[in-house]
Amino acid sequence: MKVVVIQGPNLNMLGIREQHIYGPMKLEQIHEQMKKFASDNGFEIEFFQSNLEGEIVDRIQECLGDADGIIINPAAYSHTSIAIRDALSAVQIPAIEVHISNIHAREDFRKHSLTAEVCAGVIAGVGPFGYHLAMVAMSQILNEIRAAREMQKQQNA
Ligand code: CA2
Repeated sequence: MKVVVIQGPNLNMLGIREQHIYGPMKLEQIHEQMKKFASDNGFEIEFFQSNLEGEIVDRIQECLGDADGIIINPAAYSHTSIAIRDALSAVQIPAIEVHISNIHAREDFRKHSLTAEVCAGVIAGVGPFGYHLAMVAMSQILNEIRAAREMQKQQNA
C-alpha cells in the first residue's frame, strides 16, 4: 500500500526561517522520519512539495489508482483553496491534514481550513510530531482498508 505526502507553499523553508513558529526541523528531516516509519510498517511512501496550487491539484489527481492514503499540509492554501479541496474530495482517497502550528490559536484567517472538511482527520499544533501522528493514524486506516478488502475477497470466493 502506498501513502503520498503532499507539502504546500513555503514548507520547503522549514528550519531555515520562522523557527519560533515552526521549529528547527527541516522538511527533509521530517521526511526521513516518515520514511523510516513507513518501512518499519510495510508501506510505500512518496513525498511532494510545491509552492503552486495547480501542481498540488495535479499531484492529488495522480494519486487516483496509485495511492491508498494522502497526508497533506496544504499550508496557506488550507484557508483559501477550493481547487485543492475539490481535488481531495474528487479522488476519494483517505487524507489526513497536518498543521505544524495550532491554527486555532493564531490569526482569525488561519482558523478555518477549507481542505480539512474533506479529510478523514486533522492534526494541528504539535509541531513536526504531527506528521508522525498522521502516519500512525494512516497506518490504522490502511489496515482497516486491507481487512475490508480481504473480507470482500473471502465473500466473493
Ligand atoms: O502550521 C502549519 O503547518 C501551517 O500549515 C503552515 C503554513 C500556514 O500558512 C498555515 O496557516 C499553517 C505556512 C507554512 C510556511 O512555512 C514556513 C516555514 C519556515 C519559514 C517560513 C514559512
